[in-house]
Amino acid sequence: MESDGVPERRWWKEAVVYQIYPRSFNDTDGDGVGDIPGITEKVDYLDELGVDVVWLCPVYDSPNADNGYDIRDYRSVMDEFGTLADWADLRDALHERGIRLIMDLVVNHTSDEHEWFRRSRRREGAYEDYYWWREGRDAAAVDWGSDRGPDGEAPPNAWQSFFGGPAWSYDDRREEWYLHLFDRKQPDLNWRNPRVREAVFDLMDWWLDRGIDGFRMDVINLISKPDGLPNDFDGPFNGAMTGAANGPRVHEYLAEMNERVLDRDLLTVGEMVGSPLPMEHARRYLDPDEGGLSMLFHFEHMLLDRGERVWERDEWTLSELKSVFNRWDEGLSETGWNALYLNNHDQPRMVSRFGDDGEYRRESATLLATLLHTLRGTPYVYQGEELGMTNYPFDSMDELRDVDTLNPLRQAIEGGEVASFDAVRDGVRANSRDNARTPMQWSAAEHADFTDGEPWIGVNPDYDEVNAERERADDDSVWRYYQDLIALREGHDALVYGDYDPLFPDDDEVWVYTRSLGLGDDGAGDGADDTGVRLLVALNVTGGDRDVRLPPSVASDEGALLIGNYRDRGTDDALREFAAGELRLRPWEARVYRVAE
Ligand code: TEU
Repeated sequence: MESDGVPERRWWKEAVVYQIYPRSFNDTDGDGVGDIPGITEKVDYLDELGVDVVWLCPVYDSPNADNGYDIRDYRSVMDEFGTLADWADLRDALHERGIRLIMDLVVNHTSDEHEWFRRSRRREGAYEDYYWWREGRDAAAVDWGSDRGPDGEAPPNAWQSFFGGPAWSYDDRREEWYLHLFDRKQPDLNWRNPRVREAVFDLMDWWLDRGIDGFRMDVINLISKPDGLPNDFDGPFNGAMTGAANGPRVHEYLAEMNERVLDRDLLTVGEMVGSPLPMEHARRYLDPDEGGLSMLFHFEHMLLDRGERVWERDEWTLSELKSVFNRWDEGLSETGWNALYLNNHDQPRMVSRFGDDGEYRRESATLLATLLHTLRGTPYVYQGEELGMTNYPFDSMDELRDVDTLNPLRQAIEGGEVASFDAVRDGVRANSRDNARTPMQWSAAEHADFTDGEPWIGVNPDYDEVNAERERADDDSVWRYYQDLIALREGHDALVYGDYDPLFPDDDEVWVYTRSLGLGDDGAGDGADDTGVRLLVALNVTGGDRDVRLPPSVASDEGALLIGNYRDRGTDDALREFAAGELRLRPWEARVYRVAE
């Protein structure tokens, strides 16, 4: 504990991060694609919302096989998005308002149009070994195959790409196969090559020298592949995920990056795919003496309701969801820090997935927000979440844009596994990444005021009701609630640093917990500075009424209601119920009380 009673104070623990997917945020030149000047135009909007950091998804030069996650040149900006000078204007506009900027770092793979890959295909000196090149296998001798190479040749191993089909493609020029865990236009970099690592550290330095405040690191736990790329692994994609995740040298590479590049005061968040992510790996990624990242994104809660294929769904229960968060809170309580999210550019909209995007859209969106901003960790707000934006009612394949939906779907239809789009429509609607990528809804004007042109992907038809203009004009909106919640977290160390103690862990309807700071085990102030604070968070995660009987240690007749998402009631009832230890929660009601001071 440091002298002010707070353990290891850091700016990035106190921050709220706002994620921007530039393609879908705001278009200023009428080409139907969002751009960097469009973001700069909305910097005051972000400032008013109160966020502290912007995470900018890739804006680098890219042929857009995967919307910028396939980078052709790390040191320039995609034409559609603007110029490096536009980017510098955005950085300055954010910094002037005290908002930090972190950039997406995509270095597990590049585009196949990157100069490194072009040279590697030609076996040019230093670049020869920049990627995973291998000779094929005799198709007659193995039990996997591919139509992407010469007749009679099978890929080097049986791994499947996360975006469908084999994880290998054949290059006619080099006459070898290259590994791509994602699309065939996203060849994996060979991190065993020290030159590759140096090249990556150089480009990180290049951006840091331009004044950025950190990185979000794309699939960073995939960079070390197992020796010999064997078919030894179980799990989806014929073992590709298990084989490549948390590989043999990953901690060594990240320690090297930490020492070489990250020795400054940055926010770094690693995206760690695969499930489950073993806690001992997570701690090593975050340990200041190893990877030294600030925090990480795991996928455990994102996979609860997912089947293996993009259109397959599974049932989830609240107690399962709670147990994921409880386990991660505990697992990182000594070493590390949690990143809190329920949606991003790869996931469906959280209100549609975990809430109720019909009758209780406002209530459930604000309840989920309350959860994210009162758990221990750094909350991430994905663009449009603060408006309560919902999933898109996709009706045909023509409306989809995403490789991660289209590739596997087309292959399954061609292979006869799936009869037609209609046969899997509900699953695609529920799961597709495109749900997150429909344009930001600014107003009820045409195309939700995202563009004057034709948007690159359809605007959600609910934009006349769900939009920023309307939300900001309404005192009781999702947007206003986010504003209050962000301000509340800023004012309460206990919300950032307090211990998290769940009550009723097995209850499938309510999520109730306390956050305590500066209290001893006996619940009394620690005596050092008399700042003991306990907060109680009560969430009714159902569409019906629910009573909650609080344990006597928590109820208090000296409580205060810090925030709640049913404002019409006023605080009197809520305080009376709190004093009596019996909360009567309405559908999707969320309340945060202060218990002791
Ligand atoms: O995502 C990693 C990842 O596994 C996702 O591709 C996938 O979308 C998710 O499991 C749901 O299916 C990162 C990026 O966030 C994503 O946008 C990129 O497509 C991917 O890496 C490749 O760079």
